[in-house]
Amino acid sequence: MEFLLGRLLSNNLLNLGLKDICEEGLKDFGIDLGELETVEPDAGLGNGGLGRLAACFLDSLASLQMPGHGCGIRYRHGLFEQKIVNGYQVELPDNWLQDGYVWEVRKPERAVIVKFGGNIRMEIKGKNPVFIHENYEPVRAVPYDLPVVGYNCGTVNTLRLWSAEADDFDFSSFSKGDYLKAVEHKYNVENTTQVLYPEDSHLEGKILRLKQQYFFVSAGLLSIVRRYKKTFGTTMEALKKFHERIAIHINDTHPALAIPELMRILMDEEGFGWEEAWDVTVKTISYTNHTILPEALEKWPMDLFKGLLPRIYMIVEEINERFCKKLWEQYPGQWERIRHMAILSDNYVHMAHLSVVGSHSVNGVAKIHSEILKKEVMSNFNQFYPHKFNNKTNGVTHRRWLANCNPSLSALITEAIGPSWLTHPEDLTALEPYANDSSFQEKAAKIKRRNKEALANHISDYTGVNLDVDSLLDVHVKRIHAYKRQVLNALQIMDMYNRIRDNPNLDIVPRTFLFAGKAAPGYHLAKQTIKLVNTLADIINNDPIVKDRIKVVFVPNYSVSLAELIIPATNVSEQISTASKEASGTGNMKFMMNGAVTICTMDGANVEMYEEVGEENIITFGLSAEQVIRYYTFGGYNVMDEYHGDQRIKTVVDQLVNGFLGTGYNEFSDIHHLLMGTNDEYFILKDFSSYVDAQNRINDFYKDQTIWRSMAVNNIAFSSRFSTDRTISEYAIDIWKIKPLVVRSGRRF
Ligand code: 26V
Repeated sequence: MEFLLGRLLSNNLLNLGLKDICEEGLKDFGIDLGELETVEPDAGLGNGGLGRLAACFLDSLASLQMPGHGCGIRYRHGLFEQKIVNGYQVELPDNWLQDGYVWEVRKPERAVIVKFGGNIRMEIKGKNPVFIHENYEPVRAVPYDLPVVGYNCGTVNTLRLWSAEADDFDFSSFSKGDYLKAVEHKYNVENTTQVLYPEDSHLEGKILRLKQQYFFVSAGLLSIVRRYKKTFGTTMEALKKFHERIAIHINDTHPALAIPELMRILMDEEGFGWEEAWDVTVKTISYTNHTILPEALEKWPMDLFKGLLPRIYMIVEEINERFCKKLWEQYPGQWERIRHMAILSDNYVHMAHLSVVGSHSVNGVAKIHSEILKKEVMSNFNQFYPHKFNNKTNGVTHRRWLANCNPSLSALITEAIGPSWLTHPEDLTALEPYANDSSFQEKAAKIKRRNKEALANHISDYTGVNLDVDSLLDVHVKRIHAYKRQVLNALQIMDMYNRIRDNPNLDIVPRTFLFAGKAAPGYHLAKQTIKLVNTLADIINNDPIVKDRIKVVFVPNYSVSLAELIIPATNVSEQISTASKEASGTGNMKFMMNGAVTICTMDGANVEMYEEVGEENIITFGLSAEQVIRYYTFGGYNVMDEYHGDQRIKTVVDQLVNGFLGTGYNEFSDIHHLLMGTNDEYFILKDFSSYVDAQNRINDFYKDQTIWRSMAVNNIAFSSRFSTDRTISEYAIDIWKIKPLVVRSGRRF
C-alpha cells in the first residue's frame, strides 16, 4: 500500500550507465545535474521504513533481472510536508503531482471496475449457488505505470499505481437534473485515492482506509488475472495452475484483502469450488509482518467491513469458520486458544490472523523479530503452522544508498577494489584490509567532511543554524515515536549540557546532534518531542558557556531526498529503540554502508550488524529484548528506583517540568507522563545510565582518529549482508520460487 520512491532521475541514470555522461554533457550547458535533480518531486507515497523497503525491493528485483512488479496507490497527496514554526511541527499538503510527473504513463484502456457496498443475492444455478452483487457503487480504477529500471541489465519492471476516477458526471443523476448530486458523486469516488494516511504505528479504523485497501487490491488482482488469462488461456485447467506461475506478496496486512478477493474472483467469476479456490489462493499468497506493536496491528469493526464489502465479508466468514473448525479438531475444548486465533472475534476482523491463515509463508524482517513472532506474538499460529514461519532480514539497495547518494565514497571504493560490488555487494568485504590503510582512511575522512559541507549548506538555508563541519555529526533521523526513543537522546543531551555548565572545561569532542523525522499529526507525544528538541537547540546553541562544543539541530521535512544528503555526512548513527520493539530498521543499514559508527540497542537488524562488523566496531548498550519481555511479563522494574537512585536522571526529568526549559510548565507534560506516569513503559530511564556510558565511549573512540576511521571503513566493508540484493535472492528462492529472466545477456559497464 506504500512505495516511498523518492526521486528517480539520478538513480535511473545510474542504473542505465548514463549518469556520468549526462553530468558531463549538462556541464557544457552550464547545468549542474545535482541542481537539476531537485526539480523532480520527491515521491513520498509512504510513511517510513515499510514503504522505503518496498521501493528498495523494486530496485533489487529489477537489478537481479527478476520478473517482479509493484502494485500500489497513486495518492494525489503523499506524506504531508513538515514545517517547523516556533519549534512546533506544522503539516502542509504534499502536492507532488501539481506540475505533472514525467515517469508515469496513464493506461486508461487497462482500467477496471471495483465494487463497493450494495447487497448480495444468492441464486441456485444447476446444483450450485451463485452470488450476485447488486446495487453496488462502481469505482473506476485507472492504472499509472512507472518503469523500474534495473542496474546495467536491460530489465525494466513496472510499478503500477491505481487511481480512482469517476466519469465526468454521474449521468443517471444528471439526466434527472440533479447537477449537485452528480458532482458530489465524482468528488466521493475520487476521494478514495486522495491522500496517504500519515499514521504508521497506530490504527485508526477509518472506513476510507479500508476502501483504499480493497480498491488497490481488487484492481491489482483483476489486472493480474486478466493478464494471466491472456497469456495462459481461459480454461479451468490453465487457471488451476495459477499459483505455479504467479506469486503475490503482501507487504504487512494492508493488502490482506487479496486473500478473500482472489477467492471471490476464482469462485464467482471463474467458477471454482471452495476447496480448489482455497488451494490456489494459499499457494499464491505470502505475507511479511513488519511490527509487533499491538496498537499497529490492523483490525476492522465487523459492521463497517460488512457494509463496505458484503461479498468479501461472506468469504472471510467462511474462511474463519473452516479455520476454527480445524482448530477445534486439533484443540478440542480449548475455547480461549481458539478465540485468540480466530479471524473474527470481539466484533473485529483481525487482519494478521487472516494473513497467516490465507498464505503459505509468513516472515519477519530480522532474525530477532522473526523469533519474537514465533515465540511470543504468534506462538499459537507457529504451533499450528510451523512450516509457514521464516525470517528474511531486511536490506536496502546499496546502489541508491551508497553508489548514488555518496558518489565520492563510491568512486574511492571502486578505485580500491574494482566495480564488482555494484552487482555483487558481497565483494565489499575486499575493503577490510583498507580499514587500517592510513591513505585510504585519510581519503574517506576527507569525503565525509565534504559531505558535511554539502549538508551544512542545506541546513543553514533551511534552519539558519551553522553546522560545524569539524564537529562529530551524531544523527537521529526516523519517524518520531516513543519506542524509537528520541526522548532518551534528548535527555542524554540535557545531561551533557548540565555537565558542561557544571564544568565548562569538560573534556568532550565538539559534537552536533542532528534530529529529523515526522510525527503523525494526531500523536501528541511525538509532537512534543519535536518541540523539546527545538527548545534544547534554542537554549544550547545560544549559551556562551557551551562555546559551540555541542549543538543541536532539528532539520525539517525528513524525506528520502533529505536522507540522501544526511546519511553520507554522518559519523554516529543513533539506533536506540527499546529492545524488542523495532522489527528491523533499515536506516541503520544505510548509515553503516556510508561509514558511520552505530550506537544501538540489541534490537532488530542491529543484532545482525553487530554479528557482521564485530563488537569492536559498534557501540551497544541497554536491556536486551529478553529482559524487556521478561519485565513486561513479570513486572519488577520501578521507575522510582531510577529517578531517586541517579541524581542525573532526577535532574533532567525535573527540568522537563520545572521551568528550566523556559516554556510553559505543561509544555512537556506528556513526555514527563511517559516517563513517570506510565512507569517508564519504554525503559528510557532504565537504559539512561548505560546509554550515557556508551556515548562516553563514542567520545573516547572519536578522539583517536586512527581508531575511529578504521571503525568507519570496517562498517562499510561488512555491510554487504544488508543489501536488498541478498534479501530479494532469499525471497526469490525460498518463497516466490522465481528465477532471473535474462533480457539482455552481458553487462555493458
Ligand atoms: C501500520 C499502520 C497501522 C494502521 C495505520 C496505518 C499504518 C501504516 C503503516 C503501518 C506499518 C507499521 C509497520 C512498519 O512500518 N514497520 C516497519 O517496517 C520496517 C520495514 O520492515 C522495519 O524496518 C521497521 O523496523 C518497522 O517498524
